[in-house]
Amino acid sequence: MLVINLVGIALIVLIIWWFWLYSPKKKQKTSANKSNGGISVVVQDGVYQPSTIVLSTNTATTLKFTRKDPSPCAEMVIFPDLEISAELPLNKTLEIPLPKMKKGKYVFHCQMQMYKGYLVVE
Ligand SMILES: [Cu+2]
Repeated sequence: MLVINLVGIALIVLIIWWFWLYSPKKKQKTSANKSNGGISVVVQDGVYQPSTIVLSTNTATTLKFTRKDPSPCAEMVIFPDLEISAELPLNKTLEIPLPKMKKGKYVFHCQMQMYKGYLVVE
């Protein structure tokens, strides 16, 4: 019985550790969310930076895409769930307004889905 209790305590400690370890990473992702003028996303070297954007439910926001990647693959950005698609001009910033969204995970990607990012609404 004592062994089982110890295992239980160890598990609880592990879970607490898990959350302590993971919260700083979550904050890093969220930090992009805090500027009032919208969220900047850079398209460069085959990725969206940041690739995961954490948003609050029922808050409309604006994404500011700056495409630094000359690859034609990076030209389009598509939000299939939101029925939004936009052509990104090279080395310019394009603002894409996002509607208020329900809780969930929304993918966005380039035309061929090689560049991929997520909006996490919570
Ligand atoms: Cu592509």
